[in-house]
Amino acid sequence: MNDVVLITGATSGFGRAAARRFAKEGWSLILAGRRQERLQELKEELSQVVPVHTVALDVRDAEAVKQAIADLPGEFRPIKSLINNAGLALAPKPSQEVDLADWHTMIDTNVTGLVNVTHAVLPSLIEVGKGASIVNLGSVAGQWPYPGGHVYGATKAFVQQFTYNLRCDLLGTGVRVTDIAPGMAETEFTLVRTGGDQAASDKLYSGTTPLEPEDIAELIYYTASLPAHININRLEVMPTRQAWSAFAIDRD
Ligand code: NDP
Ligand code: 8X3
Repeated sequence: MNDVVLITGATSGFGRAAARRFAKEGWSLILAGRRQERLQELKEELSQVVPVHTVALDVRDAEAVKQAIADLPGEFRPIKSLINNAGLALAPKPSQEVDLADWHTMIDTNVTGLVNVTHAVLPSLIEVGKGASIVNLGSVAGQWPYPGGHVYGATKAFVQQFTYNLRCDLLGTGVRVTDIAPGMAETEFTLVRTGGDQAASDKLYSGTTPLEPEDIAELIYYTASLPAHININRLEVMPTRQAWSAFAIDRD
């Protein structure tokens, strides 16, 4: 029987690239995201290679998440690897100018959504035990502050600490947990963050060399396919052409 991976946020960016990467290695895929048409396109592409089950799902809806896992066809159980990738940033401006609804959307998706899926899938991962894994998509923003990062960075700090705390509780089950924390990567992330401003997205990535979705997909696959006795706790990765900057100082 094939190993089974569940990837959230499979309709774009890292999630879609990860779906292709796992398919290449013969894993059965459970692909989740809200955009049904994108899921269907990916299913048509990848079901020529491996079994694919798609679930049109908003990770913020705990009941829907629970039901989707309960309704999985037999050949897609148990789940060996959970890739908690669905997430977003919004409102790249100072906190004092942000709509409260945008903060709530980030918390509901990146924190509540991630714990909804984790809670629903944990029994399956524990059933697999040795070799099973959870790969959480954190961010450099979870460790390093920057202007306009506000709640987005805070949600990714949650992802890091939740990863570590899960490790403590899952010790002895064989289930591994990792926080992959990328820096700048060219996906639809900035388009979403800027409310659909393609020019702003293009500008951010132009004249430099951002990470590509396939780079992160490779690291996700690597993490989940390591020998069962190895757990990467956190993997922070930036483009070579990105680094930290100086502290900002307010002067008279
Ligand atoms: P994309 O915008 O390209 O992809 C985000 C994915 O998340 C989409 O498939 C989207 O699917 C899904 N998603 C968003 N909200 C929900 C929701 N409520 N329910 C279900 N799915 C949802 O961005 P990336 O691929 O770049 O981002 C993937 C992850 O990586 C995110 O957690 C992001 O924070 C993180 N990250 C990104 C970095 C970057 O620079 N790109 C760097 C560091 C971390 P749909 O809209 O169909 O629901
Ligand atoms: C997204 C990467 O550098 O915008 O998590 O925080 S960054």
